[in-house]
Amino acid sequence: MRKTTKQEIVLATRNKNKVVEIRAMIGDLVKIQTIADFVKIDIPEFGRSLLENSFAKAAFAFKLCGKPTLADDSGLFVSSLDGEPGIYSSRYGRNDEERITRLLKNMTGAKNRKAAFRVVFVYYYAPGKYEVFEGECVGRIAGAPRGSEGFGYDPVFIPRGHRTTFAELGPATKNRISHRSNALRKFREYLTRKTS
Ligand code: ITT
Repeated sequence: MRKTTKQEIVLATRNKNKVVEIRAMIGDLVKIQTIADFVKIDIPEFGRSLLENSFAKAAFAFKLCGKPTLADDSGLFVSSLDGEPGIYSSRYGRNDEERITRLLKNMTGAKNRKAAFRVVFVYYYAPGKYEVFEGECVGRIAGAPRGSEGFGYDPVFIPRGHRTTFAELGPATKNRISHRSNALRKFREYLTRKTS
């Protein structure tokens, strides 16, 4: 029987929680390294969209490592805040607690609690060659943080069809329905097609 070697990819993220989720979703398909295995720097984000930021991270990492890279730029888009914090989700405060506190404060009295997590992955696999995979998870913002699993805004995000937050639901459920899993399902299909 022919033994196929796994495709190697470098994740262009410094967020360890994203790495854990991505590994759980595609670790069986690809051999994963992270940018932290190569350099100890933060990749700057100056773009005006998730796609611009994700592309910049993936292209930067490709130049640095010379291997196929996968970048994730994600954010929480809240309807009553005109899409804030959106692409600025990571810069909304100095840490997760500050970001959540600011979000809930800005939503004080808001009846419309609708929100969506969005992610854009860029897979940069050769000079000038890349593919884009997008994912979304719609839901609403809780009145107060609940739960201890996950990361980021998980304690205040209740996905549609549930009554509890991502942080209460835990990784098995989150990884089945999240924005990241929706996008990576498309990435799996693409890679499987490409290598078959
Ligand atoms: P990298 O740029 O190094 O990938 P980052 O944490 O800065 O890491 P982003 O720029 O994509 O990532 O910012 C995403 C923000 O949205 C950040 O504050 C995350 O905590 C939050 N976020 C993204 N996905 C999330 C998820 O699945 N659950 C909760 N919060 C999430």
